[in-house]
Amino acid sequence: MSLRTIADKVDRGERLTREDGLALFASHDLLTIGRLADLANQRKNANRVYFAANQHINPTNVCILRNTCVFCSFARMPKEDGAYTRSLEEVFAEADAAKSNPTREFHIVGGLHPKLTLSYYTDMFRGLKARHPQVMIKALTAVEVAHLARIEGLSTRDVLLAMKESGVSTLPGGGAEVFSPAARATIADRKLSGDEWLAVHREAHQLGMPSNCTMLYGHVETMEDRVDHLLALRALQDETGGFLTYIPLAYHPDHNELGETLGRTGTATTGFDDLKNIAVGRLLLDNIPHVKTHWPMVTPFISQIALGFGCDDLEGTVVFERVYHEAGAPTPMWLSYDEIVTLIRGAGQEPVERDSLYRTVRTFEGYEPKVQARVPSEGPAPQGALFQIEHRNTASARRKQPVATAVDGAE
Ligand code: V47
Repeated sequence: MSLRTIADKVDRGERLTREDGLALFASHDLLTIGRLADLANQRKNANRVYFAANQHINPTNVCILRNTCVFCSFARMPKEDGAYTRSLEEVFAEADAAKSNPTREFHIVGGLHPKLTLSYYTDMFRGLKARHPQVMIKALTAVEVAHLARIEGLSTRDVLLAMKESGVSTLPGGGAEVFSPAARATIADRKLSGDEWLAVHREAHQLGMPSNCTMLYGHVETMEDRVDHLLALRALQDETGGFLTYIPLAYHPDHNELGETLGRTGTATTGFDDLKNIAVGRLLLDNIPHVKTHWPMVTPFISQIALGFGCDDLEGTVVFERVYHEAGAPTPMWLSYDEIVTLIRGAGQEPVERDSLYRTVRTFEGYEPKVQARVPSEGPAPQGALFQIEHRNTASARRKQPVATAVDGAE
């Protein structure tokens, strides 16, 4: 099928089919695909590019799926070297970086810990809300929600309700991987199935908790798997309207069993595929308002280009990135607020700081960023940066955790 037929449909605002999705993934005409996705995005978001001043928090890396989710470099068995579980006081101390920064969102995900109960998380959410009332909480993947339901003997709906009551506004999109049963059996056997992942998000949407959705690409999935995954997300969105943003996640092959088995260590996805996944996601997911680029995975360079390929949302300041750096991502741990503004402006777009629900927090007319964008490599924090980070979590010392200190010395 030629892209001409698809281009005509996009011009008319017509929904694309499975065959169209397969033709887009099969095509090497990246510029045409990008132009079409840019058109689709412009219609929804004009020149606005959103970002959240966010902080990722990973309370534990202990995960009972450690040996079966073979793509993951973050998880550890409880007694394994590098395993950690934070006390609530430690989580609160880490979150206190938000006292001296413009943080508006905590993004909280971890592993499936065999012993941490629902109350550990609900106490954490309440404690964070009490300490940082201006910060919204996006927490726990559908996989973590289902795990908590299982160990507590509750329904997933009850767990979601408890999360909502203790201060969680939205759910992150992790754990979706790729829904194809065959690919899932290879990379994440024993994880929640695709249908179960969708069911938890359906319940969250019904309870008034919007969520994000993701797809992990660049491992063993076929092009059919990618398209079917996107169509499953689109079908749920038709039903509930609860997805806020779609985030394609680029598989990183270092320090995990899958990367070794595939002989892929040191070779992450290509920039070509990264941009194509953004653009095809924008084109197929005609009912999801936003598409986000996750710069820790694909580099700030590719993320900036993605803003012309159908993407209107840039991952935020992050502060501590662990999941991808454990898997060999060579990107920085964090970007400062001003670096993000500079990246977006550099792509000719209009930065908009948002909250977790995509409500505008701030626009930037006449704003002068204090730091220039820097190259995406680890190194000392640039002068004027919002955080000083000790980059201990490098590939050479990857089992250690990073330590960040707010500039004013807050603990
Ligand atoms: O589900 C794990 C992925 C996800 C690897 O909702 C890996 O705003 C690449 O979902 N290589 C968790 N990816 C992170 C996630 C996310 C990220 C940013 C924003 C949002 C959001 C959600 O990370 C996992 C898995 O798909 N992942 N290991 C790896 N080696």
